[in-house]
Amino acid sequence: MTVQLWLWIGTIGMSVGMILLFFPMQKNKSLSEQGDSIAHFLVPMVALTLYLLMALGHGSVVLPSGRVFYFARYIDWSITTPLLLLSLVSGAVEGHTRKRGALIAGLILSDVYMIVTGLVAGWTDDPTLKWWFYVLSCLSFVAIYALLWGPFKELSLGSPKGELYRRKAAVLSVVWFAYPVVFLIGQEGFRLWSPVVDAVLFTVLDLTAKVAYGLWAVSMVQHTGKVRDELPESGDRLVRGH
Ligand code: RET
Repeated sequence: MTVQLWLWIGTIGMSVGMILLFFPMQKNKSLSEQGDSIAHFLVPMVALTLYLLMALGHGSVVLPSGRVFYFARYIDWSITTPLLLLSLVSGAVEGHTRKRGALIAGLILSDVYMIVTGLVAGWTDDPTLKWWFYVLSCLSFVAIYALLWGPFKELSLGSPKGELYRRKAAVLSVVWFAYPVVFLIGQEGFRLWSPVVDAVLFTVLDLTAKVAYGLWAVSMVQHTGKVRDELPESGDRLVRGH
């Protein structure tokens, strides 16, 4: 097994995911549900592009220590994690309050900060720089959890799709937690396992966080959408059909 094989597995997995997530976009549903399924389609599309780049031998650098660092992963994450967070909070927490806008801005900024500081920590072999930036990245990760389980959860309590938000947030919180752990133990951190193990774990994690999560989230949204549309007093506007 080689790193490159796993990069190809990632490329193929994301392509299959993209095809599977194409169909939910076609279904007849409300504006917010359409936005949600478009976001879940774009996530594997972006990832497929960067996996292909890495599989073809680009998107990485060989550091002076001889370690190969795949910066393309961070380009992928800097686009896909904001999309996943946006679909989580905007799909499930309704209403356009000013407070909600400020919270979304804070969430996305924390996320971008987490990925950028993580990129610096991963790129360097200087332990001082690495661990300071790792800690900064983890702090913003904590801020993301605090926002999701604090103010956003509170907003979700008054929303008809609140239960959906809390389920999606719970699954996302568990899956995302594995990323800093793999970083810590693998090549970017203590190097306790080989580059191939890193490639396997990141590929499996990416396929879980993007494709499996996406398919599950879209099917849940459709299910709750159906239940809501069957209710006589549905306040949701339909894009097509009505
Ligand atoms: C890094 C390293 C430094 C510490 C932390 C990290 C967190 C990364 C996360 C990535 C999530 C990626 C996903 C991609 C799928 O689309 C940057 C590894 C906290 C949470 C979900």
